[in-house]
Amino acid sequence: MIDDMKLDPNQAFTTPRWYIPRMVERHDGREGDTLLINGKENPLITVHAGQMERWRFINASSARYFLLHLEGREFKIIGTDGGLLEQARTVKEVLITPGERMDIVAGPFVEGETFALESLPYNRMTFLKAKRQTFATVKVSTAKPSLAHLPELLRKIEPLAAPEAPASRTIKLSVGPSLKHGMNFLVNNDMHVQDQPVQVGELQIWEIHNASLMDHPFHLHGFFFQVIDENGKAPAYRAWKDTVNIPPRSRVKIAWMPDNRPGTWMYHCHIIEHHAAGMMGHFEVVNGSKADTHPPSGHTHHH
Ligand SMILES: [Cu+2]
Repeated sequence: MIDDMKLDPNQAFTTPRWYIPRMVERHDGREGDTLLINGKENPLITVHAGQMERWRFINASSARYFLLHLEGREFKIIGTDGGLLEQARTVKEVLITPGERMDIVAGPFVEGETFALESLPYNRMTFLKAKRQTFATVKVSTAKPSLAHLPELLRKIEPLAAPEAPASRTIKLSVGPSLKHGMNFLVNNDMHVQDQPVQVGELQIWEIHNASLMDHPFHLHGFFFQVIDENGKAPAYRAWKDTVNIPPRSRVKIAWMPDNRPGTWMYHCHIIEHHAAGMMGHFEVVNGSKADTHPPSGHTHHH
């Protein structure tokens, strides 16, 4: 679990007192210098050589974009917020934004090596620029035979909609002026909006447009979606997600199916300060006469 804390010299939580630093924190989101993995600063993680390990990452920080890097070693992405991908993807880095979860297969590593579990700088257009930072140190001890087996096909994900499916709803994320705070964070030009209801069993195609000059991790609370289009292109692979990063000036189309859990739900930017500053929407899931549908199987959930 990735997190950070902003502490004063007495190790107490602190928030900025003056207007400009407060405005910077409202804009960038809170990022502290105390970096944590499972509540510990730079823990030593010992693994056996010769083994594959499954590591699940949860970015629980307010605003920190975590660009996972194992000092250049390859690893495989096998799952996202909503469970397994169809196939493992070999990479050397992967972005995990606030609210996102990522399952990877790490290793096998070589006996005796030590490396940093680190975050590379990712420019999300903040005032304060990201740095390359170490979160943990991984030490590889004696070899053990691997017990893990990684199948070619992890599971099948049926597409919910074609990339060209017309949007049933448009959501615009933007930033507007505020006399008191310098800026507000907006959905469809308003703060904390009440959006239109959705019907149980009725396919939703939402187009989310980031009209601001910084990234926002868009989170749909309690339901999983598929990204079907990013700036006019189909994404590289299918996945069940509930949080997707939307870079400045870009458009993402998501498809999701409201299953039979009526009530008030919400979506929001998962940078908590943006959420608090207005970038969220409420909506009702209403149960009409339509047949019940079921959520994707094998998913994980946070909160
Ligand atoms: Cu945001």
